[in-house]
Parts: sequence; C-alpha cells; structure tokens
Amino acid sequence: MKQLYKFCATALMIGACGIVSAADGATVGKGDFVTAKKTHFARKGQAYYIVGANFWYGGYLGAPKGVGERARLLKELDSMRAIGINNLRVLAVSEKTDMKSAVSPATTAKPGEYDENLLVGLDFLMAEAAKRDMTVVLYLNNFWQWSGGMTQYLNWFEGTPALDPNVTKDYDDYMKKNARFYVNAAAQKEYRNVIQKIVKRVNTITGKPYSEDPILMSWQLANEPRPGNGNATPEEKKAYIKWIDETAAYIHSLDKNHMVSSGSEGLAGSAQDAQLFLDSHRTKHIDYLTYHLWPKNWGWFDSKDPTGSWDGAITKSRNYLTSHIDLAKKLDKPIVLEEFGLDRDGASFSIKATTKIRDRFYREVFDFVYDGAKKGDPIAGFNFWAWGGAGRAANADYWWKPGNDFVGDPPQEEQGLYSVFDSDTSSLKLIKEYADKLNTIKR
Ligand code: IFL
Repeated sequence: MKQLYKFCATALMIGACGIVSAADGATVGKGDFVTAKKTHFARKGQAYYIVGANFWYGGYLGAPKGVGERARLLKELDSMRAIGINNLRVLAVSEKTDMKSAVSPATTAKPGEYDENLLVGLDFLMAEAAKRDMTVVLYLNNFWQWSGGMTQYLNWFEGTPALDPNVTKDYDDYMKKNARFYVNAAAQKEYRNVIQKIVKRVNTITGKPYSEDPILMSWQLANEPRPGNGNATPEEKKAYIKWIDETAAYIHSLDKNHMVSSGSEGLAGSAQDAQLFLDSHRTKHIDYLTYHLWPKNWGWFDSKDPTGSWDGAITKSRNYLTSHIDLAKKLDKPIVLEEFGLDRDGASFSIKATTKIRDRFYREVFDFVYDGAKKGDPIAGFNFWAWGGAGRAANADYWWKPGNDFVGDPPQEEQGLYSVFDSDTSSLKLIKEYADKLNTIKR
C-alpha cells in the first residue's frame, strides 16, 4: 500500500485533479494544502489564519521509545485544539553535540546517521496533528545551539569546536562564526541530505510521503537564521541571500506541494538592515515572510521594572510590527509573526508566578494581528512562543537536564521563562478569545 497516485477521473465534476492516498482512501486535492494567494493564506477555498503555538519538542514526545511520551503528546494536542490553536511550529531535526545547553538525543547522531526512533516520533506527531486538523511548520536547522544546529555542522565539517555561547558568553563571536555554515560546501551537502531525507520521507504511520501531506503547512530553512552578527559584512549578507534562495529552490525542487519559509526574525535577524530582509526574501522560492518579536531579549523591556519600561517596550514593539507589515507590502507576500513572548511577573520562572504582564503583552500583539488582518493587511497569523502544556521544570535552577520534561523553553534557557503552561488559565483564555476572533475573518 502506501502508494499515492494522481487522478483526474472526476475532475470534470469537481473541477480539479486530486491525489488519492491508497493508505486511507482519503482524497487530497490541491486546495487542502495551505497556499499563499498574493498576501494571504488560503486552504480549502477559504482564508486561512494561523493561530499557532511553538511546539519544538512535538516530535520528541511522539517517539515510540526513549524520550517519547505519547500519552502526554495526545493530551497536549487536545488542550491546544480546545483553545483554537490550528498550527504548530516544530523542530524537525537536531544534531548531536557536546554543547551543554543543547537537547539530547538528536535526530542526527553524526552525518548520515539518523535516529529512526525520533523520526517515527515526528511521523506520530504529524498523524495526530492531522486527526485534529492542525497544520504544521517544520524547521530543518537552527541558528541557535539548543538543537546542535549550524554550529554542530561546522564542528563536523570544519573541525572547529562547537562553542556553547551560554558558556563562552560571547554571542557576537558565536553568530559571526555560524555564518560560515552558509558557505561551507560539505556542511551544505549534509544539510541537503537531511532535507532530502525528511522531505522525501514516507510517514510510517499514515503511509503518506511528507511531500504529499496537506497537514504540513511549510518547510522552513532554519530557526532564526542570521547572516552573522549585528555587524555582518557585505560578503556575509551576499552569502546569506544566496543560501536562502538556493536552499528554498532546492526544497521546491523536491516538493511541489508545500510552501517554503526562511524562519527569519525579520529586521532583528537581518542586522537591522531592511534592504537585506527584502533582498533575502524577494526570491520566488520563499512563499511567505516570517518575523519574531522579543522585547525582553532585545533590551526593550525590563522585567525588574515592568511599569517603568512598559511604554517604551510597547512603542518599540508596535513600530517593529508595523515596519514589517510595510516590508510585506513591498514584497507582496503574507507575513506570519511566528514567535513572540514575555516572561512571567517578577521575572520568575516559577509556574506559581502570575502572568499579568505577559497577558497584557499578548493582548497588544493579538490586537495588532487581528486589527491588521481585518483591514486586509498582509497578515497571516501568529505562533506564540511557546507551548509548555503539562510539562514541568524538575530542577531548582530551572535548567533542563536529560530525562526531564520538555517544555516550551528549550535547553538554552530556564524552563518557565516564556512557556505557556496548562495551568496559565488567563493566557489560555486570551489565546482562545483571539482564535475565535481570527476565525471570523472572511476574505
Ligand atoms: O528560546 C528562544 C528560541 O531559540 C528562539 N527565539 C527566542 C526564544 C526565546 O528566547 O527561536
């Protein structure tokens, strides 16, 4: 079984060719895939707005053995669906590394050696997301160290030490060195091997090739790829533009059904260079734009002085959001705000701390997205960062160790920093409120 074949038999009656899965007999038509129609998303003939969560560890929970926790995964998906979440942004692959603040195990143990248990976990996640009609964005690399990522590729192929910036405390140096990933031919070859392996994979549970699965919304090049650090050189910028264009083209050459996105933070991930953001995203191989908003990480918000820093943080956030809508208009593509977050009150990591400031921030962001979408701006929705659900920090210092629960905060940060837990009732209510509102927008 597990064979897919195209059919047009009833095309005259239904007006379109489709694809039939011999696995489950379900008919899949072009319209089942999320597509970008000018500046908006469409699915099944209707406008499609993303009410999404970041859920990087979804595939890990789906694994049949080891770190897998399938019962928890099902519960998480049900909880998210119940508050209107219709999209998940998930880490597809990780690279085994010695870096202290990275997750283990990893899907790639070493070049060419992949962990089938974790890949079956991803299959399971996709199958369960499909049952709940939640679409998925899969990212295929990471600029940051918490899943190995580009640094680990360089360790493999350049022989340079994979220096954990949480240890060296030198993020500028880390970012500068990471930019070599884009021009290292051997690293790119293995990265493409991995891309091909995942894109061409046949889901062991549904029998559907990933490339034919409408539950997948988009392939994403990486989490938060940057051209280097804030002082990226013209050569680094050129290499970055080329890498985005050529990698996205490569994915499209393997898969004609799905959109491809970069995973960029927007200006913050483009050395604050609007021209670079435009030049790296104007390629026809990038179907929509992404941007991220991190007021605390970027020094706009001081959680020790929330009242004093709030107005400035919100003004800067609004300007950041608005400037990206202008960029999306220039490129005539939809844009997804696929990461944003703020910490708990009092900068606490404790699940017992309230989330008043975060809720206030979420409401600001949601209003921006909803109001803009309603008036027809090129807005396709949001993914908040991140779903922590039923996961709980195990350690007094809140740092993850192998064997502990996964939560929304990856191992490079304290567990509880930005996670939305299943006990954060006010945040959950707020997400539901705006999911309902976005669902009323028709185009
Ligand atoms: O955890 C971080 C993640 O690596 C990311 N962006 C910001 C998150 C919170 O700091 O992609």
